[in-house]
Amino acid sequence: MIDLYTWTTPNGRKVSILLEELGLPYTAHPININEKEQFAPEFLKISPNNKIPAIVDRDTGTSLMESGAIMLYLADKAGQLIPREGEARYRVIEWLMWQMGGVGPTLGQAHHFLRFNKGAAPYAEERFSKEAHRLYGVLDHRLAQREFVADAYSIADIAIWPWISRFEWQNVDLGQYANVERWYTSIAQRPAVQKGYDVPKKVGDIPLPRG
Ligand SMILES: N[C@@H](CCC(=O)N[C@@H](CS)C(=O)NCC(=O)O)C(=O)O
Repeated sequence: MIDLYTWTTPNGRKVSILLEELGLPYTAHPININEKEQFAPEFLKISPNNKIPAIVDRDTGTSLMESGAIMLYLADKAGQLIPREGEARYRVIEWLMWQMGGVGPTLGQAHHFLRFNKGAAPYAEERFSKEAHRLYGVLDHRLAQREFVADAYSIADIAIWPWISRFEWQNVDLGQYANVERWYTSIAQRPAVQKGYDVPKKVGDIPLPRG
């Protein structure tokens, strides 16, 4: 049994979608980051960086913060959604790290400046919008010749997908990136993705591009 500490954000949904895909039993504990619950001393014991998501594996007593580390741990525990060894394993890790180091931080800043503080910092809006489009271009190119970012559907796709689900917040027209659009809409139809998207509570339907 896994305890998942989470909120309705891309980093939180990465882990709830993965848990649904793996079929691992879990209990979701909402940490309302708008109410500053991420700073509660009890939560800091398992998430010293005071951010969601975090997990505790009741089978082993292991606690983890950082969604990338959590995803590797859970996929290895279940023996699914990442190859055990060889180049194929590192290809998944490569694209997982691309999400962790590029997509997450950049699109997070795009949300901050373009959606929540529009007009406050035009230079930052331009910088993060440009970098967001560059990353969408990289993803589109990667998906031009393949169905998923690595060889098969993996934790790398699951890590990237919830960030793309906020394409409207980033002022991105998915129609500009046909391969991303195809990949995004097909993953959106997976039952585990639809279930994991609504954890710890439903706040709306999965955004879909206007066809
Ligand atoms: N690198 C971390 C980032 C986690 C993160 O930024 N979480 C956000 C929600 S998506 C959060 O908890 N924000 C609360 C805060 O910054 O106080 C991860 O991938 O787990």
